[in-house]
Amino acid sequence: MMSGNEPAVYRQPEPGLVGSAHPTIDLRMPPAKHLVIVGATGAVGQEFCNVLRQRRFPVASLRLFASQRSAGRTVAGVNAPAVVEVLTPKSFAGSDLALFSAGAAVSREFAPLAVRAGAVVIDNSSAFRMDPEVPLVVPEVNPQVVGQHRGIIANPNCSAIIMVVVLWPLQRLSPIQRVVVSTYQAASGAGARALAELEAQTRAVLAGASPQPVVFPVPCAFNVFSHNSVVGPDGYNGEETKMIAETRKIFGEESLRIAPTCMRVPVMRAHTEALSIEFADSVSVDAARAALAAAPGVRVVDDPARNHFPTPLEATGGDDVLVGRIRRDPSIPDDRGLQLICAGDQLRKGAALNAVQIAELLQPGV
Ligand code: NAP
Ligand code: 2RA
Repeated sequence: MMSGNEPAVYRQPEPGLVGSAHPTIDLRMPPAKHLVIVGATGAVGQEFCNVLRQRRFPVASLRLFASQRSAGRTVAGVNAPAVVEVLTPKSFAGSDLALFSAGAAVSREFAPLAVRAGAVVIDNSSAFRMDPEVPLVVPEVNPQVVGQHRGIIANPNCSAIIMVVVLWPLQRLSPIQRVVVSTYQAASGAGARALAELEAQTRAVLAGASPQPVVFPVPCAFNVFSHNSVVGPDGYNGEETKMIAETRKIFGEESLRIAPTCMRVPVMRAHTEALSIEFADSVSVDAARAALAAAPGVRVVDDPARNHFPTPLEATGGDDVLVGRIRRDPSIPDDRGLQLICAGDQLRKGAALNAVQIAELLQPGV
């Protein structure tokens, strides 16, 4: 069952307790925002509108921007359909909050202009994530850093967000020393065109054709392949490098050891991850399950008798990161190792929902 998508009133998340699965407290209605969405026609941009509407985020005015390609198109807005405008340096006049999801190049060029115009920017791209002056925020983990912003706040990589929401409550049981993680990432993580390619390719293959891939380097339908980001000289691709660096920054643990392998699978939406976690001290399966069950933004789906564990289909459209298959890692001595899998909707918690939660943290009264 999905949870948290239909709040009856505007509800401010309790500091440090942000997430659909956990108590929220009713506070006074914060001032409505003059809101700009950059990349409004994209996979994340459209999810911004869904999340803002579902959480009843107070919007005084809304302008949607994209490239020349989409100028004049009518798309779903927050409370009503809206016409998309071409992004220009003047797009931010009168705005006080700008949600960016149009890629790093657009963010580098336009986010500083938005800040100069008086808006706080919450950026979904990688442009500013590792800038020491830009907070990198997952509200369940490090809400305290949001106030350090100088106009720009970065939303982490989606695979990193899904992983840290699960790791953080476990880190509180015993310091995490090492994580080995494998991802099974949905096509929509590469954007709306990639999602359309998977759907069209699947239909074509089933009809007996051999379609040429355009967005991905290899066929996505009925295939599994290494993540489509550039592989660096160390052999790690961009997605893997982000998972390492961003998790360290979010945790404030520069030496945390993380070994990721990021893969793309023919799933429409929601990323799955398999984690092996090594702790400083012994951590029992029961203690881990209890900590995860109590954690904000996490839902334990762990029923070995019915073989019911997290799946991307069950995570799709929901706010929580699902976690299960929690078991002892027999390769690590002294009961210091656990293995588990998790699945989270990367368009929601991995992008739009996390960004809107950050915007909620910025509201007065919290
Ligand atoms: P997408 O579906 O391809 O959408 C890209 C959006 O950016 C579209 O609205 C596009 O507008 C707009 N755009 C592109 N070039 C532009 C330009 N020069 N000026 C203005 N707008 C421009 O991509 P996405 O998946 O939503 O991803 C957007 C960003 O979010 C990326 O930085 C991505 O890394 C990040 N992100 C994505 C996910 C995910 O799961 N997809 C998760 C976390 C973070 P047009 O319609 O005009 O082309
Ligand atoms: C992916 N991390 O799934 C990305 C989403 N921007 O490729």
